[in-house]
Amino acid sequence: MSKITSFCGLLLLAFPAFGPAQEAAPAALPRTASPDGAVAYFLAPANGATVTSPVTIRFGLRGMGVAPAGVMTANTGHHHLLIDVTELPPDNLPIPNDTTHKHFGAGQTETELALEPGKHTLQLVLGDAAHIPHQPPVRSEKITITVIAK
Ligand SMILES: [Cu+2]
Repeated sequence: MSKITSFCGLLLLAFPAFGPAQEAAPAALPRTASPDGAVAYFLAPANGATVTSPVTIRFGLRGMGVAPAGVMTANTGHHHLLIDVTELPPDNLPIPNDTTHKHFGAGQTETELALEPGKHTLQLVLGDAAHIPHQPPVRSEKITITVIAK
């Protein structure tokens, strides 16, 4: 058995671009295509803005439409807001659902976010019906805002 495994390992090393083997990997989930030029961006706040909490965050999307989670319509997705996330979640898995990765699965395009005073980063990632980033991923730039006490 170990001989077979190492033989397969050698094959993978010899042919790193061997498509079918990569597609068969257990972590691989179907990805939804995004159209050329699709962009997610922040309508508000502006990058570098100084704001008070709660912060009104408005999500922008160009070249695609917003649809609730579970809707399979082509060229649509729903927003995810990454708060103070230093490492992007994997593109081939559903986006985590926790206090720093917020899902807007009802198709919302804005939110009120309570943030502690200080610097914070925000980034949008569009997810498909199953919360998986599109192929290629549709992400905003990561913006930094400063929250000050009222
Ligand atoms: Cu989601």
